[in-house]
Amino acid sequence: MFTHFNQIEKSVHYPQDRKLFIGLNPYAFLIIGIVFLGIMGAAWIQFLVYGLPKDPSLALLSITEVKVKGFPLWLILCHWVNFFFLMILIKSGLSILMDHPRLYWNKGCTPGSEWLKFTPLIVPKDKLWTAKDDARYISPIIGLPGYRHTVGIARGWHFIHVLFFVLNGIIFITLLFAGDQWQRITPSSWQIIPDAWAVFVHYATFNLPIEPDGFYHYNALQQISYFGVIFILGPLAMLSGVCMSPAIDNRFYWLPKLFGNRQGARSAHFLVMLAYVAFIIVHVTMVVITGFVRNMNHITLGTDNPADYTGLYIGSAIILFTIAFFVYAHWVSWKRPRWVQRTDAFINGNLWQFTINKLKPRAYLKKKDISPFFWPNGNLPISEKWKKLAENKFKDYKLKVGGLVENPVELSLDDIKNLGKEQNITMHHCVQGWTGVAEWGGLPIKVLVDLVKPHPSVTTVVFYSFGEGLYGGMYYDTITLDNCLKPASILAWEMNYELLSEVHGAPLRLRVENQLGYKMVKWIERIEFVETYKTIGKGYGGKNEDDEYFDLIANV
Ligand SMILES: Nc1nc2c(c(=O)[nH]1)N[C@H]1C(S)=C(S)[C@@H](COP(=O)(O)O)O[C@H]1N2
Ligand SMILES: [Mo]
Repeated sequence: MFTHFNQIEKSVHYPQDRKLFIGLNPYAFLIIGIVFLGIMGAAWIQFLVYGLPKDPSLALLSITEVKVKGFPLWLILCHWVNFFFLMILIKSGLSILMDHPRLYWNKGCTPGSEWLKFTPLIVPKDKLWTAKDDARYISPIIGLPGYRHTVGIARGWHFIHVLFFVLNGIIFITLLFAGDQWQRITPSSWQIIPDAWAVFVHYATFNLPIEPDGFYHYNALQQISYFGVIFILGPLAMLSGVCMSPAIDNRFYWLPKLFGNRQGARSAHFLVMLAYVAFIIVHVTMVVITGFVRNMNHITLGTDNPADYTGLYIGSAIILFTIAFFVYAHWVSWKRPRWVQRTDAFINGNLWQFTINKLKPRAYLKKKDISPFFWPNGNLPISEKWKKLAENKFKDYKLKVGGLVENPVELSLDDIKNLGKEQNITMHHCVQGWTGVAEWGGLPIKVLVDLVKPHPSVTTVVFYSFGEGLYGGMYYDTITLDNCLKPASILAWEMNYELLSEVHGAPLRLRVENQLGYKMVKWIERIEFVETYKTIGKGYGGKNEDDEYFDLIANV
């Protein structure tokens, strides 16, 4: 549509292999199958042996004095606003998911251990296969922005709108309890459970239960579903969402344990999304088959009229508006990606900078937590200089540290090792969604800062790599001086008690533990202290921020 890729962009975003593949682990398949067949089987056995249970909605019809009826305007608005934002979150979430198309319950993300994957590929053992190679294509009709490896922009859409989604939810729940509307969706006795089951047996055996007319009453299953979506799915979505943040993980390490671990939270976040999608499908189907015209008046006008088509027109207009928004969002994603990146930085960058970033990250992982596998990322340097140094085991390597400093230095690996060493066991969070735990040993950057004495005007430290970015050109990233001084910010030469391997960044790489993986430059060539990142590269703070629209502030 609006996209014109050059050759190299095409190979990244629109690869030849675009097949959709869904691979469910046999155990997961078995568990899901047993649960599904168990529930359906129970409903059918009850139906065949005892006949249809008495429809609990029958009792509702005999109530003549209905206390809470109809839908006020605020409720109608919240409902549609919620629909709009939920669509954005689901679509952008799917794009994020496809950048690392595997879901696990273990925090090391060992290939083969996933319970669900969206790639037919088996990670090759005999050649370098990076997490970026592993990303999959998703149609822009389903994802936002779709295509392959668009995680930067997808995160932008996701994080900008999640705040509005949550805000709308808070307004909705506040107004729900401020008035009497809460009574419609809050079950008042445990009787709701057998009643909801009785309604379910009707549906499961293809018998439509009595329609009590949602304007006045919901049937038991409907009430329990609405209650669950609002009070269980909503909080679960938020909780599993924040548990994926390295900033949260590093400060409130017990939180992701609610889901087992960080990857459990990612899997749970996905399952919550599936539950939302399942709910939407069933909900829309029911709206259509239980009196479409009348129902549409309920949820757009707040009237109970079975013959007036106005509600249907308004509902269709809202849906068309949403579709039009996605066409616009597609245009923005490819023609004005900086808008998304800047808006996200403005909203979330500031939000996190002034809240959670004030707290210190903590190391809490133990030797036994170290992952057996650690996904590699990025292209090995192709520069002759690095290759020569590598041949000689980096004996001739000199790290140049300069810029706005009183005392610029050139240090060999031995010089650096003599300056000091700190070891940390930490979890690495790649922006793509995978994680891995490793031990890192190296020089605290603070020692280096004290040695070179930056000018008071310095705010930012630039780390230049021997390697190149995805689209070519030198890889670099910037870290705020403030983050460089945090504990566990080190220049590492050691990984898991061994000298850093070439793949993982020899001779030196960065570890800054409250940041996402792409900030941790590998194969460091030199370091520069500057006043602002705006004058470096394209001015967005790093190679990935310049070329792939990754978050300007990666404290999330
Ligand atoms: N020079 C350079 N450093 C880099 C990258 C890169 O492409 N080039 N990729 C980054 C990303 S996206 C991640 S997740 C980590 C991966 O580190 P690992 O290969 O040790 O897992 O390195 C980061 N450092
Ligand atoms: Mo990454």
